[in-house]
Amino acid sequence: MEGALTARDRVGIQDFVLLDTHTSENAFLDNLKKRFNEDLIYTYIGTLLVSVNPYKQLDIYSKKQMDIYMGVNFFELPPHIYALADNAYHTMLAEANNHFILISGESGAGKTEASKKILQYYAVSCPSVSPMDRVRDRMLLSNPVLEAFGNAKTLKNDNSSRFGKYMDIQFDIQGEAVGGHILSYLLEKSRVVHQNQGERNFHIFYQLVEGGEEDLLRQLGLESNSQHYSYLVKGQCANMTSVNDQNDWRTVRNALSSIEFDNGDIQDLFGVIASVLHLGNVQFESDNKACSYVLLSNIFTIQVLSPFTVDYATYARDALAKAIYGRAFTWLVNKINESMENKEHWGTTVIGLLDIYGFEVFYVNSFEQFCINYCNEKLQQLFIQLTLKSEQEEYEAEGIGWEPVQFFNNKIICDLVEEKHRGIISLLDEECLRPGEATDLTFLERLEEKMGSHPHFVTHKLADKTTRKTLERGDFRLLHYAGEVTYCVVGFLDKNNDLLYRNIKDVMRESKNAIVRECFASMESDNRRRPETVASQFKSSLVGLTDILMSKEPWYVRCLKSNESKQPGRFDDSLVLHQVKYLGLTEHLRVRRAGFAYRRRYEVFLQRYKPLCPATWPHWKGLPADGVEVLVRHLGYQPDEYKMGRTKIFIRHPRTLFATEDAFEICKNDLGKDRMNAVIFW
Ligand code: AOV
Ligand code: MG
Repeated sequence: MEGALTARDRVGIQDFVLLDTHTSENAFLDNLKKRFNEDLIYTYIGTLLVSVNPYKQLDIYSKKQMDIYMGVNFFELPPHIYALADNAYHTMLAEANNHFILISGESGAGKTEASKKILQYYAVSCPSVSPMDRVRDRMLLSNPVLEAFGNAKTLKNDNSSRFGKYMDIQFDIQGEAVGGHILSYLLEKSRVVHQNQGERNFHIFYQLVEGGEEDLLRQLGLESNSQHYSYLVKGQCANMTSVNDQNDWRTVRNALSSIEFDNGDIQDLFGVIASVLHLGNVQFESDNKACSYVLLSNIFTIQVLSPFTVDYATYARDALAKAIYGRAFTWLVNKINESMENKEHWGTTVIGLLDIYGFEVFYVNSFEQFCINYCNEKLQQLFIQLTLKSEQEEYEAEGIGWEPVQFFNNKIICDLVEEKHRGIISLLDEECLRPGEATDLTFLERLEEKMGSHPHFVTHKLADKTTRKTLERGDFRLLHYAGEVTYCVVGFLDKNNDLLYRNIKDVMRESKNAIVRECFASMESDNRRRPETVASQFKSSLVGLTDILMSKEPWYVRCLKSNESKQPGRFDDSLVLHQVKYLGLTEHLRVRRAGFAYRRRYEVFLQRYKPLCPATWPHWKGLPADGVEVLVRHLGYQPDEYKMGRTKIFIRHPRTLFATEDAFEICKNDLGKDRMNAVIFW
C-alpha cells in the first residue's frame, strides 16, 4: 500500500546493530540517508556514534535536550552526542577510571562542533558543588580563544582546525568538573605568511583588524582594514560572509578577560599579533649585493641588519613571523592551562576529548598535509587496534567461537611514514642533515630509491604509463587509508628544519614585549644541540598521545561529511559511501553484530551483582565463573544472550546489562546503602 510507510521505514534504524538486513555498505548508506533526510544526524553502531554533518542548525542542543539525556540509559532515547557524553561520564563515575572520546572524520565532517557539544554538555549538566564554577567557565571560554588563534578558513572548512587538540576534563568523585588541561599538536605555522587561493590566515588577525577598538589599533599602529596587510590577503578572501570577525572579536576579548589574562598579558598578546602584521609589510630593497632593514615599533623593537639578498631577507622575515606566532600560540595554551588547573581536588578521574585536524586533500598538498594525514593514519590505526583487532583477538584468547571479520589494516601506511631508518620521516631527517648538498629533489630521489616497490607509494619515475600522466616530476603520492594524496616536495626540507637565525633569536630575547621575551628565552637554553626536526617532534608527540589514549577507556564519534559544497540537507551518496568504506564502519558493525557489547571479568561481575541472587549473596564460595553462571541463570539470561569465556562473561546486548543494572539499583535501595558499600566496589 503506497504511502503507508511505517515510522521505521521512514526514519531508519537508530542502531545499526539492529538493522535486520545484511550488513552491506549500501544498506548502511541507505539507513544513514533515511535518517539524515529526517534531520536525524546521529546513529549508533553499538556504543559508537556516527554523526553526519547537517550544515544547518538543528534544534537538538538546548538545555532541555541535555536534561532529557542526563543519567538515562544509552539506548532508551534517540541517538545523540549527549547520550555518548553522558554514558562516558556515568561509566567513569561508576568504575572510577579514565576515559577518552575519539572524534574522527575528514576535514569539515563536524569534529570540532561535536567536541564543543560534549564540553557544553558537561559544563551544563554535571553537578556543581562550588558556588563559583570558575574552572568550568574557563574550560568553555578557552574554546573561542583557541579557535581564534588556531583555526582558519580553508577550502574544505570555513572554521578549520589548524592544530590538534587533546583536552582532559578532570572530575572529582562527586562528578563535578574541577580542572582541565590541553595538549596542542603541531600548529600549521606556514599559514601565518602564506595562504592558498580562497583561504585565510588565522581568524584572530582579521578579528583584531576588523573588530579592534580604535584606541587599541592606534596603540598597535594598525589600520582597521585587512586589505592593508600583506599577510592577510594572500588567499584573496580576507572578508567572508560566513564569519563575523567583529562579533567574534568581542567574544574572544571577553573570554580572555574572564580566563584571568590581565591587561598586560592582553596588551602583549595583541602586540604579538600586530608585530606579525607589521613584519609582513616590511619590504626589502636591494643595495647591490646586500640588503638591510630596520624595524622599530612601539610594540617591540627589532633591529636587524642583514647582509642578505632580498630573497633571503624575505625568507628570514617570514621565518621570524612564523616563529613568533607559533611560540605565542604555545604560550597561550600554557596560560589557559594555568587558569584551568585543578589546585584543590585529589583523586580525580578524567574524560579526554580529542579533536584534531581531519584528513585533507587539496589541489596542491605540502608538508602540512603530509603531517595532518599521517596523524589521521595514526588515529585510524589506534581505532583498528582497539576495536577490530583487539576485539577479535580477545574472542580468540577467551575461547569464544568466532568467524573472523576481514578488514584493511593501515599499519602498512603508518610504517611507510614513520618506521625508523626506512620510513619517509627518517629519510627526510637524513636529508635535513646534509645542508648545502640536499634539496627537496634529492629527498625525492632518496624516497624513490628506498620505497621503490611499496604498494602505497608512487612517483612519476616509478609509476606505470597511465598513472605517470597524473604525476608531476616533483611529486610523490601516498595511498592513504582514506584515499590517494599527491604531495609536492617543494618546501619539505625547509619546513622540516624550521630554522631561525641565531642573531634573530638574540634580538627577540631583548624585546619589550614580555610574551616574546618569554617565548624566546625558555626554549633555546642549549644552542649547540641540533633541535629535533618538525616531523620527528610530531611523530614523538603522536606516540605520546597514543600512550595517553591507550591507558584510558575509549568512546568513538565518527563524523561524516554529507557533501563537499557545505550545503544544508544535501546528502551526496558517493561521498558518504566513500567515508563509510574507509572508516571501516561496516567491518566494525560486523564485529559488533556477531560479537558482544559488554564483557566483564568474572570476579568483577560477581562482586557487583551478587546481591541479586540468594545463592551468591553475601558470599560465593566456589569459582567466580561458576558463581556468575548461577547468578545469570537466576536472573533469567537466555543462552544466546551471553557466553562464558576463559576469564570473562560476554554479554551480547547492552539492554541485558542495563536490566541487570536496574535490578541492582532497586536492590541497593532495599538493602541499604551502607551495607552495600561495605561489600560492593568495582
Ligand atoms: P571539522 O572540525 O571536522 O573539520 P567542524 O566541526 O569545524 O569540522 O564543522 C564544519 C562546519 O560544519 C561547522 O562550522 C558547521 O557549520 C557545520 N557543522 C558541523 N557539525 C554540525 C552540527 N552538528 N550541526 C550543525 N552544523 C554543523 V577540520 O577542523 O577542517 O578537520 O580540520
Ligand atoms: Mg576541526
